Amino acid sequence: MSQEKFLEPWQLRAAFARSLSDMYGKEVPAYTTLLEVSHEVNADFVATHGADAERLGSIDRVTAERHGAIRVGTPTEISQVARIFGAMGMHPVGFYDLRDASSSSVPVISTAFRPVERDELARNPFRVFTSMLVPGDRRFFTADQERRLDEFLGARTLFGPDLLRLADRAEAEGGLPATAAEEFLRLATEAFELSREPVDQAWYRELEAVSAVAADIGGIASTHINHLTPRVLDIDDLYARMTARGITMIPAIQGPPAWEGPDVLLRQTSFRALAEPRTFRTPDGRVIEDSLRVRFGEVEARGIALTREGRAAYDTAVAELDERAAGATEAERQTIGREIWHRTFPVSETALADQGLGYFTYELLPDDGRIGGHGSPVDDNGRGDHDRRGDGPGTHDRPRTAGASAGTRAPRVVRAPVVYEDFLPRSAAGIFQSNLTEEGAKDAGQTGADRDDDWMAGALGRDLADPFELYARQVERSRQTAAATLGVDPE
Ligand code: OOG
Ligand code: NI
Repeated sequence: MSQEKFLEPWQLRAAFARSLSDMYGKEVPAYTTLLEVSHEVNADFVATHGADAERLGSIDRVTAERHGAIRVGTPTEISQVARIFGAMGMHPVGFYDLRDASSSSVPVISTAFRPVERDELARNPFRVFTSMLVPGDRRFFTADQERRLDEFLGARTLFGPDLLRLADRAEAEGGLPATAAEEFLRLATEAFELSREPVDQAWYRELEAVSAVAADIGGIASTHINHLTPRVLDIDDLYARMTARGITMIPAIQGPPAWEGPDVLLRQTSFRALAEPRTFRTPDGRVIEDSLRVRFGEVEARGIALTREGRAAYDTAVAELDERAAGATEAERQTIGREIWHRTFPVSETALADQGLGYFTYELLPDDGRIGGHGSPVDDNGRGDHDRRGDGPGTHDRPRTAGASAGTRAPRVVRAPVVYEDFLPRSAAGIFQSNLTEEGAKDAGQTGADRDDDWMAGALGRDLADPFELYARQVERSRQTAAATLGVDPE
């Protein structure tokens, strides 16, 4: 009898990302257009930039790269999400409180499930921004609404017992045999499909008056993927091409402005929420067809991960930009943004590293001028050489020529940028808000509910990783490895 193929967590993750993408493409046709344009942008970028294009991730990684966004209602639901993603080698990283992210706020707290090890990220970096409603926050909900929300959410089942059983088994056994894996992936994908069940109109509208996000989470008896985001290497180019195709984008690219210096953190933009048909049950018992604008198409470009110091500088710069650009046009905002950026960040990547603002690993450059492992090809599915690095072959001064021309056989150590793998609360709140037609209502005079990273870890029943610590650990490991290979003290 032939041995059944066994899928490891990363293979489940890569397969799940593909399966969700196929499903979402059927549900939201504009997403397929976005993927097409993203591929064009990336292909052109690689053609014009050569090896430099892959400094923040191989083109194979970037092509397959997606992040999803989901929204759930209760600690029980988010702990089940943690089990499903745990099976795929995705762990909760970071805590985001979007209830008071500047003026735009939504009644949720969030984390991101993602691979944390460098090799795992290189195999497939799929991540899911996961938000959870806070019904106990009095700035948004009355005590009576909280009670009815708890009742409604407590009565629904988002993830069935078969799915959870397979998830637990995969996590315990480090993967699943092919037949079980197929079933797991089918059930997991289905759990995030848009439901055609009629929605209680009065309840939905009541929640929508508080926040459209609250209605999307607590007004419906099922959940769904809210968006699935491809990564591009040039988001300004993407924005222009989508606009040229007649697709209305939100007015701005969120995050750092376009400028001459190194790209840091994350820049995101999206096309407006789509009107999708939904069935409602009216208070007098009729079933009617209506439409809802909740889901949208987002796209992102990723830059260098910033250290705590770099991030503090970023936050200060954004605050200044907000203040100075209040009421300005988008073009003016860009100009002010570039001016502030020039004052805040160095234009050279070397200076960013030297000033301790960004994370950089130490890579050994062998005598062929290539960083270890990068030469091994990996196909679209993320299969291939497991030793492959995720961070591309980069250094600040073109390593490929450095080793080759010198003709020496001694390995050199070069610095390579670490790509930002997480999210930004401000741009998340902006993405949430810019797609909502209803303003919602928040009573700032009321007190919120205390929620922090420890609370989230308790709800998840798992450790919540700190993104800064993950990046710092990656840098430290690279130092140790480089030092050991060279036979020197890492100091
Ligand atoms: C999540 C919004 C956050 C991002 O990319 O920052 C997000 C949501 O709309 O549920 O996905
Ligand atoms: Ni997103």
